[in-house]
Amino acid sequence: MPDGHRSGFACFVGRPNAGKSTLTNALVGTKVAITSSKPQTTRHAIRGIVHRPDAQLIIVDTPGLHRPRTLLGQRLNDVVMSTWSEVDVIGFCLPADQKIGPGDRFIAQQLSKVSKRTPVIGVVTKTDLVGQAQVAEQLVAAQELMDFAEFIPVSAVNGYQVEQLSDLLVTQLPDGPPLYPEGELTDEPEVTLVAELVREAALEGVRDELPHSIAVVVEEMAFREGRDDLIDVHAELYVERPSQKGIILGHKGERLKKVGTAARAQIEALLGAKVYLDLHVKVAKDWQRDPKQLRRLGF
Ligand SMILES: Nc1nc2c(ncn2[C@@H]2O[C@H](COP(=O)(O)OP(=O)(O)OP(=O)(O)O)[C@@H](O)[C@H]2O)c(=O)[nH]1
Ligand SMILES: [Mg+2]
Repeated sequence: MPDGHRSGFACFVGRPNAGKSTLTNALVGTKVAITSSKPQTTRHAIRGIVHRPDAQLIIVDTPGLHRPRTLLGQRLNDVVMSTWSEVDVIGFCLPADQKIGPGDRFIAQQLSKVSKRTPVIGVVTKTDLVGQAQVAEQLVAAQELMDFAEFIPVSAVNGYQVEQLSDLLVTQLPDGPPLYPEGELTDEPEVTLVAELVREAALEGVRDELPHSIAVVVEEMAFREGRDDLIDVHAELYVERPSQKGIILGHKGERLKKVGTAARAQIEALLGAKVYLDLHVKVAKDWQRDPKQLRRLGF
């Protein structure tokens, strides 16, 4: 281990849609977490690993903290708060294009319970969407929110200050050797990544309650017999009601076909092989509120 090498954990918190997953991907330099314009896209704590000559920084991307309306929502909030005790530094993401509101104050209040022990950095995200003056205003407004150790404005889309954020997080890590092997970018199992890519494709173009109702499980994933260049993936896409199934399928199944094509391209890029994606839609009635079904779906 080189002298002064650091290693440890950081996590991003913030309202749904604040840009946590996009920022995680920008720091890691590859897509480890799916992103979308729908709130509550992230549903578990995802580790992305940043390898630097001077440090290994493990970023834990968490679901957006929100007022829960379902058992799933409660579970997601639990995931977020239990992560706080396991990290060396926390980045509180505040989108530059949105006024700080009750949702942010709720998070600040929760964070104040840990901020004595764990430094919290105020991260103003999505700076590319607004002018400099509005970024400055948001930084001032953030200062009222809680006692931050540092502040930094960033944009994951144009890369503004992403390196600087990495530096800031690393200064808060303890000395230590790398915790993950060189080149490993996430500890997510491949089947999970594949299921997430299907869900990301399915979120495109759906509205209202439907994004929340979608869950994806990969039932089988294996090389086709006698082939080392073709992987068969069998996935089930769950919704909560028969009417939702109709929307996902679309007229004559056209919509589902598009979702499958989009997902397949992403999965092929991830696995580096041709993929045959067998995708089915099933109804799991009100799964978001049902402990038994939540367990089966991995929550
Ligand atoms: N213009 C711009 N858009 C961004 C930026 N970061 C994220 N977005 C967009 O904001 C939306 C939400 O991004 P996510 O990264 O999924 O947000 P999140 O905080 O992980 O959301 P949840 O997982 O639902 O809590 C997506 O449509 C992103 O493309 C940014 O730096 N600039
Ligand atoms: Mg996310």
